[in-house]
Amino acid sequence: MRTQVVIIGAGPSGLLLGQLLHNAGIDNVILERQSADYVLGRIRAGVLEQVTVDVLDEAGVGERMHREGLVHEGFDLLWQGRRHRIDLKGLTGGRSVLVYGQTEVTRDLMAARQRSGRTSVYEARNVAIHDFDGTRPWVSYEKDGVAQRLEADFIAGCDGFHGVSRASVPRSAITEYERVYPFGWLGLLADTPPVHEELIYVNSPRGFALCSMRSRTRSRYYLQVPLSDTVEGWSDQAFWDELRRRLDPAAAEALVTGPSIEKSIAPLRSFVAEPMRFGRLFLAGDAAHIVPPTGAKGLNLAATDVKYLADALIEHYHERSEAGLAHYSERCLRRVWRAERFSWWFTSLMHRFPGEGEIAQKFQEAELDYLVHSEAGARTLAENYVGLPLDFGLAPGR
Ligand code: RFL
Ligand code: PHB
Repeated sequence: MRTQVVIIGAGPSGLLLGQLLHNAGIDNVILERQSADYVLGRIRAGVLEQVTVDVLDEAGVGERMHREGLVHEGFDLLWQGRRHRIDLKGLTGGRSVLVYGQTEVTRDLMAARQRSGRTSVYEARNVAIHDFDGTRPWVSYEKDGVAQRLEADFIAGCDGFHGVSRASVPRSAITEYERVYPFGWLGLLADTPPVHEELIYVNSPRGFALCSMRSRTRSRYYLQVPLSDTVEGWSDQAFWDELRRRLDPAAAEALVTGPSIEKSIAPLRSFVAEPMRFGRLFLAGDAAHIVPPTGAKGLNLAATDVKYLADALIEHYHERSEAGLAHYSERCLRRVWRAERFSWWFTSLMHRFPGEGEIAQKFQEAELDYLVHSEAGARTLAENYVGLPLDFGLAPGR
């Protein structure tokens, strides 16, 4: 079999790339290791930047997102038992974020993929990529026990942090930067009304907490927990009790609890692989970089990588120009490092770090106090949270 672009991974990066290329008349095949149901079962991101909303609109998958997504014009920071609102809209000249779950984004993209009639192979086993440093890359895999070979012009590695694409690059050709944080996030999803109409990010001496949501009737909460904790060790009751202890009295009182639909522990990591292009292999999304979820940037970075890559491939096929492909890695990494910095900073501000003592808590509280009372401080937080524009820091025309 032959195609123009083979895409490894049917997460949001792979599906979005497939859709943008399809809309431009570029043939592509998606190979995914898991089943579609498994992919939809992973509960992850919840906050979309305007830039991401725009790319999803461009892909033609925005209709339900606009109908069901919740526009958020601010969020609360909570410490020392008191909440302070960050007015995203007021501080950024009218910008906001959209709360719409990654599961729903993925569902919309899967439906569009189905309508496109392009090939997606789920449960593709032993995917391996070959000759991407030459002119004729190809991919081997197994489907239902039968070996397959797929030839392509380009390979897009959209296969997440544990995928095969980045792992196939010779170690001498890649530089990896990594920080692993000494705690995780225990997430719980429940069909209960959210405790507040906006998100609450909590700095408490007991550890970070986050009150988020998926809809007006579905809540998503997170607790900072030691990496040694297990999901089995946290009953729903223990989760709700601990969350209440980290909230302010009014929120603790208003919290509606109920049985969990999903509970999982995610490790926190900052990671960047440079470069993001190796001959005819392009990495996008979590395959190339990971941010801790505190800044809600992971899915948004994936969407901008994919936007840059789709534009570059369209330029290659339609205009016979290699400029976009040549600049792909540099363009992405500039944006990636800005989001990495913000996510690391916000994580450092909001979590308890083992062994750092009470003075660290005092430093954090003083910084939070500064942030919410200084317009410059609050604006710095707000403009990073809503997402920097695609052309941020670029000379006009670049
Ligand atoms: P994904 O979603 O990991 O998808 C990669 C896909 O590739 C498949 N795959 C393979 N396929 C074939 N062959 C192989 N050898 C393969 N190896 C892997 C996998 O099965 C999978 O289907 O990466 P992608 O598409 O780049 O998307 C990235 C996002 O998923 C991720 O950045 C976000 O979820 C991060 N994130 C958040 N991002 C936000 O923008 N806003 C948020 O509010 C937010 N909250 C979060 C988050 C991530 C979290 N966790 C669990 C890590 C909250 C959490 C708790
Ligand atoms: C979520 O709803 O899953 C979520 C929201 C904001 C974050 C991280 C995760 O910063």
